[in-house]
Amino acid sequence: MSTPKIHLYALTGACSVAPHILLHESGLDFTTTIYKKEELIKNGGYPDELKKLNPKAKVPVATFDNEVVTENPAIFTYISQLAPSKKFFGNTPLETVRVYEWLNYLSGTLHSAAYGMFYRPQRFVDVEDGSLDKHVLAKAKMTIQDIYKFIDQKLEGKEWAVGQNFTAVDAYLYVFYRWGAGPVQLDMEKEYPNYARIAKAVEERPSAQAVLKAEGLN
Ligand SMILES: N[C@@H](CCC(=O)N[C@@H](CS)C(=O)NCC(=O)O)C(=O)O
Repeated sequence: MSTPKIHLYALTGACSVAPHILLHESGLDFTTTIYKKEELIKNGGYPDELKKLNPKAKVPVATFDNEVVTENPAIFTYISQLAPSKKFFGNTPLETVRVYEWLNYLSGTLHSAAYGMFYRPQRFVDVEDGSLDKHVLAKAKMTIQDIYKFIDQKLEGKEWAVGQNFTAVDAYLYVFYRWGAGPVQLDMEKEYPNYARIAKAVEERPSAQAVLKAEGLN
């Protein structure tokens, strides 16, 4: 497979941190457009450039030559296929299954459902009411904590989430670890030590350090 020209559209500190890390890990050439949260707030959302590429108006978006790919698990899959020696989807068929099992859970349950409630209560209740969104936020925080507890138990005794090596799952887990420690204000290290160990191991990698620097997060 010849290597396409790759461009990643990301938002500082958002879930796009994960494909950004994978691209650095892959050794592939790529360029980025990194939006800043303050710009988005000021401009009322993503610029037309992004919305034209992704009518869902979300990042990450990755272009591979003329192909526009959205949704983290799909972008991870393409990056992995372009850098097969990196084994971002595991070393065996069963490890690949485990990677997809994790990615579905993190994308569908943790990100969309729990963080959807936390960041976007208006998707669930009429926030203009002024009282309902507080309940949604409280429930979101409890749900996030339940999920983190489950994740922490699954990571007990493990160096990486799947198999013996770094995979796309670890990069994705790192995103939600940062959100737990940041916006949700949880004591991640104390409450979720297994999760903390893996997040730290990801953060120490040159790929994550490069992303933190590029996104102005360090
Ligand atoms: N299911 C999508 C979710 C993408 C997503 O929610 N991206 C967030 C940033 S973490 C976003 O751009 N949100 C903008 C908004 O909700 O207005 C994926 O996994 O790629």
